[in-house]
Amino acid sequence: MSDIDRVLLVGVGLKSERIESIKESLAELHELTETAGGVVVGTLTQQLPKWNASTLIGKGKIETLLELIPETKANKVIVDHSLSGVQQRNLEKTLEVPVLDRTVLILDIFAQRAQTREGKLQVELAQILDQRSRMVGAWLGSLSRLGGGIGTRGPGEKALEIDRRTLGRKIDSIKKQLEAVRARRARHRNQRKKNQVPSFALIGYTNAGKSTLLNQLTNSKVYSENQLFATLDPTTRKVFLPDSPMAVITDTVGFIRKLPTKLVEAFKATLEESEEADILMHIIDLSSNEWEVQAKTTMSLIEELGWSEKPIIHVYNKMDQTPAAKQFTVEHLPRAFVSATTGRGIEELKALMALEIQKLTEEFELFFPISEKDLVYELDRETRILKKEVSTQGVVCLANLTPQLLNKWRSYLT
Ligand SMILES: Nc1nc2c(ncn2[C@@H]2O[C@H](COP(=O)(O)OP(=O)(O)OP(=O)(O)O)[C@@H](O)[C@H]2O)c(=O)[nH]1
Ligand SMILES: [Mg+2]
Repeated sequence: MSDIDRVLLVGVGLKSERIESIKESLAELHELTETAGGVVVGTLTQQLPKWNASTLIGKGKIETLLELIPETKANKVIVDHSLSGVQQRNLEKTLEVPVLDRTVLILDIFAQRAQTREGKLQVELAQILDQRSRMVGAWLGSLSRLGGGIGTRGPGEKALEIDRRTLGRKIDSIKKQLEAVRARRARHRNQRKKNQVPSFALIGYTNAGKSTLLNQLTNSKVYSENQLFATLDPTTRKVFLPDSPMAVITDTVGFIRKLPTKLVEAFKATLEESEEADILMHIIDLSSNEWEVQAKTTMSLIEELGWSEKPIIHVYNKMDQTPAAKQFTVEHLPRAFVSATTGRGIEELKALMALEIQKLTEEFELFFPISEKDLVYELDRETRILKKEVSTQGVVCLANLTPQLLNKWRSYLT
């Protein structure tokens, strides 16, 4: 425990990439390292014509690292890219300190954050899948798993020491346990569906303000903090919108650039909550210099996850810290400009959310004979009644119906 991670960071990219984007990603790696409890004692960057198959980075940089390690008393190196098993082994052999990659670092943070049993299982699965992909033959002697600190934490710490076949069994067992969790969640969602509750999912880059917005919209107090990946497990809360039926909104884990898809896969149970949502809310921290890259990262993950068909509201957040002129640089529609901390723009956002719910619905005319006129109250609770005409025969209503509601009230359609 007394071991402090003294970390050297290596930013890498290809010549074809913008140097700024390599530096921005490195700055994020710096933040991630500190989030994981490490101290950054030095950074270097390299742009390569192509990746070096055996060490990822070039010979010259390895020599620089060999000098820097004793000079800075570094005891860990973290590379801002994914490393193959061979690359990791070769680097560790030469540098004689554990060498980690971005994925291991992110998973280490997840491991520290996971609260629920489901969260822990998902992290363990992701760590094992990542570990297995890096196994080189029978080589299991990675320095990264010896000692302590970053890269060694996690619910399945010990599982990482065992062999491939045992890992296979372990993976199956975790998947089975996660299946059970998913089945339970699915039952909850079906209940909500049966009750025709429209649902929103907050998605976006880590630290964009998703949890703060959830709190603002629903008067809740879920954990929000100025740190990467403050949220890991999903939370669902009720939200009341103007002239709308009650809706629910789910907050979940944030996205980050260079997140391997197979890790996204491990968080399936978590992401399913968002997958089932009727409407996505994409939260963007417009005060960040990085907002465009961050928004793009989220949009491409939305595509990768196959959610592009869903309606999306783009919520530009942290307007209290953003020059107003920046509003004119954004493209996506529909959109809202808000401050989740001050509450600015929240009423407009709620109106927009209500509008999106309306769009899910269509207008229909229904007739309730006088003997069944009390059903109008039931309908009124479930949706917006646009017009109501009472006669001696009964009540004619014009109402917005979702496909599910349409099914329920079909026999009263005129
Ligand atoms: N100034 C300002 N800060 C905000 C605003 N919204 C959120 N923040 C701050 O941004 C930080 C991150 O907020 P969170 O709500 O935890 O962000 P998140 O998107 O849930 O982040 P993760 O769960 O880590 O992915 C916190 O320090 C918030 O107080 C805002 O509108 N203005
Ligand atoms: Mg959060």
